[in-house]
Amino acid sequence: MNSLFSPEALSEAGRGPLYRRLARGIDEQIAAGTLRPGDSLPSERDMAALTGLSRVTVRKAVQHLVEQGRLVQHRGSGTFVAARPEKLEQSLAHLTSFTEDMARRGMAVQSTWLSRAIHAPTPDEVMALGLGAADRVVRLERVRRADGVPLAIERASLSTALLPDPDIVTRSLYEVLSARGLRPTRAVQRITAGTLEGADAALLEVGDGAAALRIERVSYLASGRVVELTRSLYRGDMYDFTAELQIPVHDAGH
Ligand code: 16G
Repeated sequence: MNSLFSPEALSEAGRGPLYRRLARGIDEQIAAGTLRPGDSLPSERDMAALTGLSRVTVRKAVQHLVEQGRLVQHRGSGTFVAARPEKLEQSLAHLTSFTEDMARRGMAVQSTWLSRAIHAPTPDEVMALGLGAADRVVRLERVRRADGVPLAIERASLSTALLPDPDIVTRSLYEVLSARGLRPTRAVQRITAGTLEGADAALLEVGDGAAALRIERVSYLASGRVVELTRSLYRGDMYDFTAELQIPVHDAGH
């Protein structure tokens, strides 16, 4: 492991401030499996001696990786590679609700309401939900947890024509929609990479700059009418979206 902390390894770790290079070098070793969960790192003093960097720089690199959840520090016993959280796999082929997804895994769902109210729609909501100028939207904003771990922040918007009273949604939105005969049957989902900053990072209990998946779901009734526009931020370290791919039918016989 010592070669990882050599001055040569550091100069191979690219550009940028020295602490970032050291942090990147350590992170790459974790990703490559050279450093494994539970492995201990040399002391700050030893890392400084091995790399030729100051202890302040080493400390900054370690702190950065602790904030990113890559390393953990135990007072008195040192610095260790953090356990890799088990990612939750979610199929992209099925239109399911958060509550159903977690129930299928035997996990208990909790939601913390951030807000639940009626608003004048934004231009985005007007477009996505096909609203008129006088229409109103219900906005439901929640932190979604499974077994106590915060996984996502969800911000859903629905026309008041479909959901007149936001307060009837207490646990599952899809359960309420099903009961009203408005369960979506189709959805289009867009997933992009992002980071969590500030208040969003704090709500999901991760450090600033942690990886996130930004998901926008527009769901439709069988009639083609739009039901929801939901924008979510999922923790990148907890979610793994999978899609099954098949070759087009006309190619299958060849
Ligand atoms: C899922 C959906 C979200 C939907 C919610 C309803 C994604 C990315 N999003 O989280 O669009 O509003 O389920 O869940 O999958 P609920 O019925 O538990 O409230």
